[in-house]
Amino acid sequence: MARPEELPVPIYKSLDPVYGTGSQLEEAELRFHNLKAKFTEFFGQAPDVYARSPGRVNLIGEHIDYEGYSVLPMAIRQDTIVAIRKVEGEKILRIGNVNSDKFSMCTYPADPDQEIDLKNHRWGHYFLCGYKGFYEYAKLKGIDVGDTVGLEVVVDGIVPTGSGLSSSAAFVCSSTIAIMAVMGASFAKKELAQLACECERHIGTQSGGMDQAISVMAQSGLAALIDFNPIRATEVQLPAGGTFVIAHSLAESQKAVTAATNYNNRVVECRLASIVLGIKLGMNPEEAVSKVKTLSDVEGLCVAFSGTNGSSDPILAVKEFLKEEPYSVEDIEAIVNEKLQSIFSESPSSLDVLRAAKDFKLHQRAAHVYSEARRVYAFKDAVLAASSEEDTLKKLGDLMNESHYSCSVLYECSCPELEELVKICRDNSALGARLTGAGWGGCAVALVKENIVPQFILNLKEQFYQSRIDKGVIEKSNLGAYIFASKPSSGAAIIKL
Ligand code: NG1
Repeated sequence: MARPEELPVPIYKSLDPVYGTGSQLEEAELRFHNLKAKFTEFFGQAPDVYARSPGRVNLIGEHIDYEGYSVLPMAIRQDTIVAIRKVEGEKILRIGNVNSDKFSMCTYPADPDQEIDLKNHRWGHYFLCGYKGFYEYAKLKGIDVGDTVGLEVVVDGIVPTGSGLSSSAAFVCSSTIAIMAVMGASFAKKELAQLACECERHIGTQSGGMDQAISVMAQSGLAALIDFNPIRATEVQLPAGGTFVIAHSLAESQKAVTAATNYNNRVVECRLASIVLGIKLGMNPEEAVSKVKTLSDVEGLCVAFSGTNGSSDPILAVKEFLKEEPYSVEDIEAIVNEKLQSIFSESPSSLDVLRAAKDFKLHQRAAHVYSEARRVYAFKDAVLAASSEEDTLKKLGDLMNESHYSCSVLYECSCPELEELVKICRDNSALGARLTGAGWGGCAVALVKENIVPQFILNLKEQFYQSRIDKGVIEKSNLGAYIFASKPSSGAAIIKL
């Protein structure tokens, strides 16, 4: 039997295989009805096809996907739906949104080779990522998709933006799949996950691949261990007695806008840490610069070093060879024997990082990545172990707490609002709580015993959100969008109604 990642994205003729029954189905029916009405209002005709892709919450494994390490997320029910129609003989992409007051219509030429104007960020750029990605992949694989055509598109996204729940990946994946479906092509899920990851990089973040992988490959009721190179999803059945509650810190994390100082900065720091480790562990500088891309590339060398000290923990090498004090540009150039500008000359977004950074914390970043990579496997092993549910949940909670500490102290991707929220979660009997996604704002995820979930949510409303409601930061009626319990949802789908 084919592995799930080898299969194509499923095509459904009704909404229930995706949205189940009850209120969730009713909500979806209303959204599809409104989406079709908006499409007809904008373009005078109904769409040819719809594609949807969900957001995700990462349970553990933060900032390690781009270093080649496995992560353990699950899809959430909030998704992005893209309605699309092919317009022969026209060479324009028209991208509208059901929320047209906030997201005005974006138009672009129907040219897959166009550059995305990163200096002028527009919401439609994410669709363009999927558009470019589709054509780049088709070209790479020698698939004939015919002449470029015009596309009419309307988007309905309910994954909260800037929240660490991958609204961007939900948008890019649903766009790519909608384009694929309307152009009559069919790629396997793992190909789509890979291509959606690569094409989201057109937006300027050096994204790792977790979000697109889980959004495309998720299965209802299951979290997944996602491996990279090659992409692979292994289902993980979470213990029944625990529920993951997602809570927004209300600090918006604008990943694309802050990339040079936050997300991409960490990607560059990890690359530098891995090159320096490679050199200290015996590679010649030229070889290290050309061959070493990620910390996983030098893990073997680190482990071999640790082995001489009776350990298999790569962090021993980090402690030995990377100083705790920040490295200046000159410090690193003296070790690598090359200008940093030249190492990163082919990556404009990394050059932006170099322009913005004063120094680099190589020890801390490497220590986070290696320890977090191990926690992912410990989490999966705890789920599989034959312990009592009580013990399993406790172990998972402890690992989440350790992960948060590492993100906050070593990787410095938390913020005061997330710290406050995580503390309130733990004070209210969460077994574990941590920031989720890129951080610097966005959401926390807490593991809570099933039977206390309603009280837990109520307490958080009082202790975290009420003061923000009083100050007018959010409206009470919207609270359900900021704090909710989530079961693992299903992945991407094509819908032909
Ligand atoms: P968010 O910001 O939650 O979508 C980002 C990256 C992931 C991963 C996490 C940190 C994108 C699209 N996603 O997630 O690949 O690196 O940060 O673990 O950039």
